[in-house]
Amino acid sequence: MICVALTVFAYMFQAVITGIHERTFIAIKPDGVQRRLVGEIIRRFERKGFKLVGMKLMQASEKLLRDHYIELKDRPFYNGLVKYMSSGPLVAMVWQGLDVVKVTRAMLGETNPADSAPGTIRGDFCVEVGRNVIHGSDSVESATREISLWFHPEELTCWNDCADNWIYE
Ligand code: DAT
Ligand code: MG
Repeated sequence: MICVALTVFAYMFQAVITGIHERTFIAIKPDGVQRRLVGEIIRRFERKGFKLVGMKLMQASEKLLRDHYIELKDRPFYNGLVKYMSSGPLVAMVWQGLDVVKVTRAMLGETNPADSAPGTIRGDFCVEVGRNVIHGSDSVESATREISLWFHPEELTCWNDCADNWIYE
């Protein structure tokens, strides 16, 4: 119930929610889907203890991707990035948990796979910045913006996690 109320509140007021209800937007990019990395990537976040509250396989429009990456619109790679991201299906997800934005960013690795430590997703599964298999929100504020861009409130599911007491003290 509290989870539903928080979701509605966050949508209405673009409110930033932290603590164990913090949420982030993660997308397995078209190269991650083509290379059959979906299961492996979801497995990592599940095993960490985060909670999946939204997921869809979709081919994103160029318009959605231009909005999503609006901060990069003046960068030389912007058009190529939008083309690559719209070139095939991706898996859009919302994950929830304590410090989920910061921790999932660490699990992703650096933007450039060459700078990503082994053990991170980009460190383990890709080599070039323009094909770096996964997106993750970089702050709680951008997570709030990206979640409302990619998901309708009713596409996010609040569910009772029976493992909660074993993940949080
Ligand atoms: P991140 O995805 O780690 O948050 P970002 O927001 O700076 O990185 O950039 C978004 C995406 O744009 C990134 O995942 C891959 C692409 N990109 C970034 N820098 C690039 C570059 N120098 N050349 C090509 N693509 C780049
Ligand atoms: Mg970014």
